[in-house]
Amino acid sequence: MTGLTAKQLDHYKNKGYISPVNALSLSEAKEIRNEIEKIEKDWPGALEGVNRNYVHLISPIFNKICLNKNILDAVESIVGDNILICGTTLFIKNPNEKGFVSFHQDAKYIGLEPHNWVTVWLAVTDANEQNGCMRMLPGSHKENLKKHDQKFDKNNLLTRGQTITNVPLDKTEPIILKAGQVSLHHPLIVHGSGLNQSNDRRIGFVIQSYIGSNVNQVIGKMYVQLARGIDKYKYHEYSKVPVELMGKSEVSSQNKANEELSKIFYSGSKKIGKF
Ligand SMILES: O=C(O)CCC(=O)C(=O)O
Repeated sequence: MTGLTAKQLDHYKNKGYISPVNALSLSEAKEIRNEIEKIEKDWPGALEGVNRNYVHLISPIFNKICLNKNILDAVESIVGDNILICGTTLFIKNPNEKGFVSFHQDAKYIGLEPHNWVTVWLAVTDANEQNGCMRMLPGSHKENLKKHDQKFDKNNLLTRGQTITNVPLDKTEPIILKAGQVSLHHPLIVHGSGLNQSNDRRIGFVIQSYIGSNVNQVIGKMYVQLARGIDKYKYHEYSKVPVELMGKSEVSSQNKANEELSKIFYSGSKKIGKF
């Protein structure tokens, strides 16, 4: 495995993220965009609401990305040899819509302990300041979990609209990526993103997250897939690897996984959001 360089790892350890890392070619990124737009056209609604989650269970093309060697090499540098895929989410911001992501920490409601895991954000389209790329508050992963207000704003792309207030925007760093590149971020780093003010879609395919096999789910049940190494802990259920785009059994696996994920995300919440 090639993995992250010592300098990149140092950056990750100090700042809580690393970006950009080259992962896919431009044509592989385009293949993903085509897959998304085919699903949107042939199965309207199939990527909306909770269905934006676990898309690697309904499409062999999405599944293949999660097993990409360049991505897994980088992930292995952070979580070690034994890697599970425990979820994926599409974060799509269309032009003329008001989608944003409030500042938050991924570890807040996800129940994955210990924090031997990392989120990989793959740019399906270019991501930049104009189209609402992510912004990270460097070093914030060294602090504990912070208070999040639940805002349930209709344009917020997060489940509960969970929001850390008073984040100094001028201290955040933009994650600028070319299509096919990825960034990797720590479970505790404070991050968010603003509006897409461009004329094209901003699409992120997010592997949320890659976990070490020693990571347990302390709130509910989770469906995983082995990406590398061995799983001697066997904490989780295993999902079926998709063989057919939007096949009956593929959609059923996605539904089952999403049902459990919603229980985790909304545990203790009086209100349920749209994702
Ligand atoms: O896509 C975005 O703008 C935010 C995604 C995010 O918060 C995440 O991947 O953890």
